[in-house]
Amino acid sequence: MTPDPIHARTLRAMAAQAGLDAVGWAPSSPVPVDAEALARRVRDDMPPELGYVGRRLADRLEPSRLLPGVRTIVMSALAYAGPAPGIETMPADCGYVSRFAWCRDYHEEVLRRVADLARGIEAHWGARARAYVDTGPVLEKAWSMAAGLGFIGRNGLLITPRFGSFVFLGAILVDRDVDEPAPPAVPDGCGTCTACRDACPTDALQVPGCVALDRCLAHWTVTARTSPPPDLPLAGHLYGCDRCQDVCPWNRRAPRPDPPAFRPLPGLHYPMLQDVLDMDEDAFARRFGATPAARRGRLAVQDVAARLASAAQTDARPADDPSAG
Ligand code: B12
Ligand code: SF4
Ligand code: SF4
Repeated sequence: MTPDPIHARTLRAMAAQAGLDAVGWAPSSPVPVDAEALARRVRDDMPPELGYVGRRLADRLEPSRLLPGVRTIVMSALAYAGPAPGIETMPADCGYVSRFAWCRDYHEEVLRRVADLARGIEAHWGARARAYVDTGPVLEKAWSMAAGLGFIGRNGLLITPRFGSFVFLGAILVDRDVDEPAPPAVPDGCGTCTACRDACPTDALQVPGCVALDRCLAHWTVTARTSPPPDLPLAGHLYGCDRCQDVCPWNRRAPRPDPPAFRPLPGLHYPMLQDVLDMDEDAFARRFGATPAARRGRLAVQDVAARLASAAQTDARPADDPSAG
């Protein structure tokens, strides 16, 4: 006997109940990426720190390796932006910690909601469901696009029509069909806009949708295990980068729901560089301990802070200062 399919209307209601802002789904096959292009990207463009993407490429391209019998990928989005300004109003003696990181580590909060929905699916339909929020080899952006949540913009991020790109994505693999086809695809919304490319401080967005990782500040300040190259402009970024999102018209006109869980923790919106440089382990743990920057560690954050402080001093020197070059 074929098991009952998931009822789309009930699924939407359950997602809202779990505190998720948008939900969609797609059949788990075919995988909505060009496998050869992805393999090339992973082989040629991924820095060693992101080698894990390539190591589990087969799992990314075949969700049944994660959940045997999988039929559907349910994708959800949770909007996280509030009204706090981005880097554009930051004083020169501070470093920018990006929106995803100035609060408690988002994985816990988002996974709690996505796992709630997964448990609901299991309980309601007797299905098997596995939840991921950046916690497994799932191509979250590509699946979100296939599930009708949004389009992938020139900045390489998933942009939802309602909340823009400041959304965290979560995936649930389920061994059931849904009784409605996948929601319609959202058409490309970039058109002739190039705002993100023009605003990127390091020219990392020359190829639409494909970030040059060897130039991206999010890589160099979040995942890299070595210091950023000396000739790469850090442009005030201490941890993460939101430039290509802050300038995006989809974000500029999106509502800012401002969930309390994602508001800046004390001292994390524009931290003073000297404060960061003066921190010992205890002080670092007090300020950054609950955030994703804790994984990076004090010395790596201070390494970037030192670069920023020295650039800020150079920039602050008057033009007629004989030591200015
Ligand atoms: C590794 C990783 C990074 C790496 C590399 C990013 C990358 N582009 O690969 C680094 C450290 C640089 C990074 C940075 C950031 N990340 Co990140 N990251 C991931 C992670 C773990 C894997 C991404 C991945 O699979 N890369 C593999 C490569 C091959 O993918 P790709 O080059 O993007 O190729 C894709 C495109 O080709 C796309 N694609 C498919 N079809 C089509 C069609 C069209 C038309 C186009 C244009 C593209 C396209 O699909 C491919 C595969 O996904 C995901 C979580 C996850 N499991 O998916 C989060 C994730 C992508 N990151 C996220 C975030 C929030 C960020 C930052 C904003 C954090 C910050 N503020 O600093 C920045 C954004 C930088 C940017 N402009 O992309 C969110 C993005 C949410 C969203 N709205 O899209 C995710 C989804 C985490 C989450 N669960 O919410 N990240
Ligand atoms: S995150 Fe920053 S450095 Fe990376 S592509 Fe976007 S604007 Fe450029
Ligand atoms: S800034 Fe413009 S080009 Fe870039 S992602 Fe947004 S709409 Fe697309």
